[in-house]
Amino acid sequence: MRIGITCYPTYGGSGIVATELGLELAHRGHKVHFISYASPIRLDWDTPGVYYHEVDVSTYPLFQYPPYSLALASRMAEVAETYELDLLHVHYAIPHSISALLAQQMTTTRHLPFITTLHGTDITLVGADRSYFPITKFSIERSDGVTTISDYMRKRTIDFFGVQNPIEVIHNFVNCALYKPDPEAQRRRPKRILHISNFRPVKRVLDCIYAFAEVRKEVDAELVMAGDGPDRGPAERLAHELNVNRYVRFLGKQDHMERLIPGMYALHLPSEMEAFGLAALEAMACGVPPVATLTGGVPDLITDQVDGFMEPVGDTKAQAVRLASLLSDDRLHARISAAARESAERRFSTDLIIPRYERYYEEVLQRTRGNLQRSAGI
Ligand code: GMT
Repeated sequence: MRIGITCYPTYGGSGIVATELGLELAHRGHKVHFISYASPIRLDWDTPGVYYHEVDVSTYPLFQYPPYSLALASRMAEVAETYELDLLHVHYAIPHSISALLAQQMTTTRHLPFITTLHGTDITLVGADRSYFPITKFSIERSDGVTTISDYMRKRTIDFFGVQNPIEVIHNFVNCALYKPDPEAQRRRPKRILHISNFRPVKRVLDCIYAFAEVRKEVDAELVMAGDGPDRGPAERLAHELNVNRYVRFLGKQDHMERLIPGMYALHLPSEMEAFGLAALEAMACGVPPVATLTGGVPDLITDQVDGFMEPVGDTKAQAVRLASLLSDDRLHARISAAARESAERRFSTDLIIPRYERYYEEVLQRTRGNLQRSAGI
């Protein structure tokens, strides 16, 4: 199959899922064309069958806001015609889905179905904004196929937008051959707690610092903060105020999470909202138990007290208790760590999830071809 994939290429879960999906599809023999304004961060150029097409957004004195969505639509249509794409798969509804709809209309030589995958904040934050609500709803309704990453997201999208079209739940996935435990690295002392995010308010990164200050009262530990974003400065200041700054390391953006995560002892994900929690899944695959918040689609991933922990949003004391117990009780840690790895392999491995996308592509292609033939009276 020849597939065009569009995503946000910078740091963020949706771009990571889109990129790794494309790479996995290429490994399975598909031709995958990434179309975006920059090369997705995890894209591996050595993968045969992977191509990248940059969207050039020209500026013009009249354009106070250069129209990326239109430039993207033009590029999508051009790539679709040149490389005879079978479909477009866009990640994050706004604006990618609308650009795909335009590209579909511009493509006269072939029918070009497009699938939209809803990842989280495209629905919960952007889609909830008055300026974007109608166009987000429209983009979902006009997609030839819609997938999302958790049961919660499916329900929330249907309830909030009142859309009628079926939404397929295909969970986030992890390559368990790449993301795997490293018992040697995990023996490092003091034990380390990891947080990974883009440091936006929805991630509640300050809660990592509050909880860590509590943990330090019980156990010798370090906190590793990977990523960057608007709340990094406030988090650094809070670490100073709480007098734990000597034990907190801010790494900034990191490319190779599969190298970083296995040396950690626990993951802290205190988000306000999490459509699924890809960072927690990657940690689980490495045998690093997650302490997350009971929110959004996290219960699709974590079974509380079995392969991780979920505590209420904002309850940094309860989160700290879980983190401290993981760091101080070796038997508890070993049990949760093994169960986390087992869940990642059994429920969310690439071998399981990628074929679901392939089947879904086939289904959408067949359905849209059937619709076309029916409307042409064939
Ligand atoms: O908020 C982020 O971390 C980025 C965001 C995105 O859309 O790029 O991530 C979302 O997509 C991930 C991959 O599907 C999910 O695992 C995250 O839970 C989700 N983030 C939120 O819902 C806040």
